[in-house]
Amino acid sequence: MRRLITTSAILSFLLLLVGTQLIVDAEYISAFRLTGGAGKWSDAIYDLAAYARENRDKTLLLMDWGFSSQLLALSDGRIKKFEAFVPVILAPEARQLQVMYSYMLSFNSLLVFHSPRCETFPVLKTFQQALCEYGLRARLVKVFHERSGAPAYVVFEVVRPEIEEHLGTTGFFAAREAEEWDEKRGGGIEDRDSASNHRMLGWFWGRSRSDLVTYWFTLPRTVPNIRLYIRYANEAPRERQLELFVDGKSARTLSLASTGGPGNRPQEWALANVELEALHPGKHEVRIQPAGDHQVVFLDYLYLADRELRVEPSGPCRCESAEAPVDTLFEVLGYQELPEVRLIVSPQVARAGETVLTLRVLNFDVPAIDVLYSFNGNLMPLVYGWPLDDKNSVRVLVDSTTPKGSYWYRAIRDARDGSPTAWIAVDARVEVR
Ligand SMILES: [Ca+2]
Repeated sequence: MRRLITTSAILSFLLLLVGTQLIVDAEYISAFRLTGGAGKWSDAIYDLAAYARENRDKTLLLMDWGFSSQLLALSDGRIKKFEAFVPVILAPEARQLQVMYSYMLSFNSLLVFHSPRCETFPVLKTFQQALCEYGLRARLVKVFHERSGAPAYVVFEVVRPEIEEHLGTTGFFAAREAEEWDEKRGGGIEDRDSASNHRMLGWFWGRSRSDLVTYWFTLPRTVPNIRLYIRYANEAPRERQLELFVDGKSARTLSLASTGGPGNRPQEWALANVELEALHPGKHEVRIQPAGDHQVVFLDYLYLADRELRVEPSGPCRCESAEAPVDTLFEVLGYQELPEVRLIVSPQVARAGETVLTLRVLNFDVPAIDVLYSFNGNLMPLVYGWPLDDKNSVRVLVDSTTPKGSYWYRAIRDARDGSPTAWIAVDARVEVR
């Protein structure tokens, strides 16, 4: 009897728990229906999934937690994706930039971030620092918004200047990560900080003559004078021999000299290259096999190019040219042209420590504005929520600590509207002396 009571008590408790959860879920779902969700959980994920399905040739490097399984479910598991933020955040702080850099070098990849306010494991700043440290540029490919207009996901592509330049002069270039093979026998994937995409084909690949790995390349046109490049590491003191087959025909034997290490450091890698016969438009198979037993090597990536083209990690450059702040990128996606909306600044020349500036907004009746401005030609962090008085004005003290130079107010928006498309172009300048 006692047992029965206990059992029914537990059952009631469980029912209560489940019931409460159902009510909470129903509330969530109803909120989701009305607003499409916000922050980490919004219906922007559907647009991102559709985009991923349209770009199946790319690997999505996911730079935050919380959208991998939804993407998988919404794409029937047919997209290529990898939660790249995990190795970044698990790396010791001193190595995080290098790990991020390895993903920035990934071929055929797009980096997908949460917008800053949705980040669970913030790595956007690391990305921005790595761009600066390694002198690379990121191209903003796409932003996905919540229904409110606030950005939810943003997709970047990292620009490799040497490849851009090659393609810009009608050159041919097609690359594959060695660890993203079409067919493989022997070995496996290993992580490496100094490998592109943070990974490589390793685990004793090449130990047996029966090992092989194949990659398909698609050529849009006939490419004469084509060369195949392979980035590899060979820790043995002697050279290793690999056989190369193109479309099933033996093309060359590759002799890979020792690199003095297994690719733990950038200097333990080398770029081998061989000339191939002209290739015609269409799909071509490149197959690599060890020329005999005991030819262990590590393969990072390979590419075809029609002229001499060295594509290698450049390492840190500590250049001065920093990227535009990523935060601003997220929140400014173009300006509306509304000529009647104006921002008037007076006086136009201010003296540090002496002047009170008046910024007056015309034909834009809002309680507060966000302001986008540049200082000496550089875009500055956004100013949020400048309250306007009954004359639609805001007064700003130019004190002695105000940096001297040219201030250019370029856009304003209603501070209540966080949308990245709500900016209105204005043109007001002031010189602080
Ligand atoms: Ca690789």
